[in-house]
Amino acid sequence: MRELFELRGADPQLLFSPYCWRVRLALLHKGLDFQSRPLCFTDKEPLACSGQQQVPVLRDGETVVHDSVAIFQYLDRVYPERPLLGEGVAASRARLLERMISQALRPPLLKLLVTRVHAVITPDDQAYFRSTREKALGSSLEAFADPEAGAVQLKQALAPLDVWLAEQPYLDGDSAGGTDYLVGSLFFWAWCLGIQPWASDSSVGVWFQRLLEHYQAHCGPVKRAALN
Ligand SMILES: N[C@@H](CCC(=O)N[C@@H](CS)C(=O)NCC(=O)O)C(=O)O
Repeated sequence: MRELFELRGADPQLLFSPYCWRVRLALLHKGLDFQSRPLCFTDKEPLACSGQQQVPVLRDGETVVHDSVAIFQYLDRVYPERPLLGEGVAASRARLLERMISQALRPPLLKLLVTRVHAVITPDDQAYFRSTREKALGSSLEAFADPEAGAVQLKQALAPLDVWLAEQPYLDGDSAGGTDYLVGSLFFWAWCLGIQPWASDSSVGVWFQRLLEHYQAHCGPVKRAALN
């Protein structure tokens, strides 16, 4: 039995965590079935088997793996068909990419999304999210949120991807691979929280639509938050 512990909103079908989206997309890429175990931020008990407190966690038979990039590496090792990252220096490249995503794409998206995350989670999770994130951000969620600045910064951050995707359909070439999922997961984050802060007709917009349609063709409609 294969289980994916992932983050949910107050609506158990609203799955918005970018790191969990990576693993959903990776499992689909490998053609591997799984049982979803959607958890609230404050449901920590089921994660004890992983020895830490964050999702995604993949339990594959007796093996438990946490951290999206580590899960990609695990999947490539155990299910080598259709590699996500490949071999050799691929894992360290993925870590570098993850650093760049964390510094270039995540901050503007967080400015756009932080109050949306707060709006879609349970009351207990809201209290937890507010206290942990306000401590980490050094300000209130409301003071940190800045959709206008986030949209401008995101546009700048997406410019190199837009150029790259004008040349080829996927970040990894002619078909989608690990890079597409590592980056595309952040687009799913925004999408599920009800916004699309990129132009539909940009190369990036067309690429995301391709990833979304591929996912939906196999797994059904992606639940989106109904927020203004
Ligand atoms: N480096 C981790 C990051 C995972 C992560 O930050 N997960 C968040 C949800 S998006 C989490 O579980 N947070 C739990 C908490 O804040 O208590 C990965 O790539 O999987």
